[in-house]
Amino acid sequence: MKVQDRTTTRGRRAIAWLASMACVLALTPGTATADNPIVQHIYTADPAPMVHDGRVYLYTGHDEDGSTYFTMREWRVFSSADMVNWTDHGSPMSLATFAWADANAWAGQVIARNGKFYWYVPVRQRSNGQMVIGVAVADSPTGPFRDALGRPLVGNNEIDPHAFIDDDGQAYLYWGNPGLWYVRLNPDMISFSGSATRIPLTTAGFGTRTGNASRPTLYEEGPWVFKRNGLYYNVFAAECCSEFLAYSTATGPTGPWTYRGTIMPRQGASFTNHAGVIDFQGGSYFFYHNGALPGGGGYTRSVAVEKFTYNSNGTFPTITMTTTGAPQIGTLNPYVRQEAETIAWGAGIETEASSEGGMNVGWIENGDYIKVKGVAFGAGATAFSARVASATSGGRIEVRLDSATGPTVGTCTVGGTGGWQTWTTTTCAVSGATGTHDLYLRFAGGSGNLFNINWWQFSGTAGSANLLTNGDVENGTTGWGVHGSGTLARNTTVAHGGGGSLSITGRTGAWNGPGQDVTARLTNGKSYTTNVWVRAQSGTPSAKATLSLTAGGTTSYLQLTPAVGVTVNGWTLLTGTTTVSWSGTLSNATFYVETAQGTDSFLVDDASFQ
Ligand code: FUB
Repeated sequence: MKVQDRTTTRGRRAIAWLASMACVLALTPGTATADNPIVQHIYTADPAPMVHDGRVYLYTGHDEDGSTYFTMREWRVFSSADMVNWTDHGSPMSLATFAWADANAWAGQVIARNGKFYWYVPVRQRSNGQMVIGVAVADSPTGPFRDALGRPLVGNNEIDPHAFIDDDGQAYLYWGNPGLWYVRLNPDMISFSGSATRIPLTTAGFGTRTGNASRPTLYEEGPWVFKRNGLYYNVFAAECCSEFLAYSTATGPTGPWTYRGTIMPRQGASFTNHAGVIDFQGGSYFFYHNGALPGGGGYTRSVAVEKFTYNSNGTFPTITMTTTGAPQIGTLNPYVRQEAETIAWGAGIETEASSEGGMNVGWIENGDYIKVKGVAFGAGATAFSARVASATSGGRIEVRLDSATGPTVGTCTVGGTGGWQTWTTTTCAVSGATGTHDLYLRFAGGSGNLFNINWWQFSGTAGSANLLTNGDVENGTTGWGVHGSGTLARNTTVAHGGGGSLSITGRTGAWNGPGQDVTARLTNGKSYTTNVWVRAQSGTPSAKATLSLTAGGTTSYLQLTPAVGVTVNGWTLLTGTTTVSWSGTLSNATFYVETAQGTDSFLVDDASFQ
């Protein structure tokens, strides 16, 4: 546990506060919707996103405050299920992880294989001062990561590793500046076959740089290699300095490469840029970094993201940096425990390791706040609880909607608890929180640090919030039944959240699935939002949530979410908002999850219908 030194953080706090103000001022007055950069409480650089189990894990470097060089000592991890609210998982890997390294925790990347997570990073080798590539391994995407080899994996004084596993199972590690290299990784991901091979940097492959005879092509550093629709892409930082982001394509993983042009032109107050590209929940996302936070620049960078669509011929569109970032996927459920460090925008706060596990938000002073985007209160919240600690005399949490000065729907008092990691739960009444809003937890009190917050959760009037009983499946199969035929069971091996999920096997029709009778809880003419996570146990079925309504002797079927393809590899969110209405007397309403075709078994978790 980190011991809080509450005298050394004001500079960084000022940066975060100024950042929030700068972005607010840059937007139309009253529309404080900035969500880029993704993290405001520290400087982050060199994004490496990875999709795993229905979440995006974002691995970054950490530029130290006030740096005048790439002064980087640790890496950081954040994750999100909705692309706007990001959970800070702290730093599960630093230079200390590699006993043989002494500096330069630069641009790395994480890839999953065989239930493990491999993080490839460039670091400076203490013995010879050369940049080499180390590899660490973990059992979880958030670590802890340990040095897999006790020595570098490969090294030639070049940087920026990126691993890619082809469809045939062959893995490759690419890296390089000024060259571009690859090795074929063995299935263990921590050794390789053959020797490092130099990829020819031809102008046909990587574009033409003028005025630099020793570097005739645009390729500079930061290769990000992936395959899409049979085509191999290599996105890289081009033509230092300043850099822009460009790409080449090839018909195979080792080339020959053909230069395809610019993706993100030079912009953003940092002379480097660095790309990470993923597909997630049916959308494509482009991560990069810039110097957008106050105090930001070439050595104090921040990671941001844009959603984009490939052109119909597979080429990239031009992508421009924005302060709005990607749109939210679905909504956030306030009726389950949410970590305080799950943040769309934080003003004045910082995070640290919590004695209760994970991270907590700290260094809170009067006027600081946390914005959590797109919170679905449904029919109404009645209370707010927060896990808090204070070595001073505490303060207040103002629960506000839509902006930091928006309507206050509740105020919780926090008293002194005797320590910054001495936790208690405070609860206060809430009134007027209905529908979907951005939630602002604004902190108020006297001077100095007020309190820490570890997590929060709302509760609602029985039946007026989530209409589903045991939607998070933490209470066995309670509340759930089978719509049609099949066998319901709780799966404690694979869960989207918590300790278990709901398994349906033995289905005999596509319309069969786990369901709940919600007849007594429905309001005629009301709009309901559905969020439910689904994972296939076999096949690649398209899953959807449906409401069957029997009223006046007639049964109709309302599609609550579009059908979305799900796989056995991870969790997929089904989400949608639908107005529910009927004529005559409602005799039955059943919420259920089904598939468009087939009888594949699947899992359901964290379901809400509110
Ligand atoms: O963060 C240090 C270096 O800056 C990275 O390794 C490069 O890709 C550039 O972003």
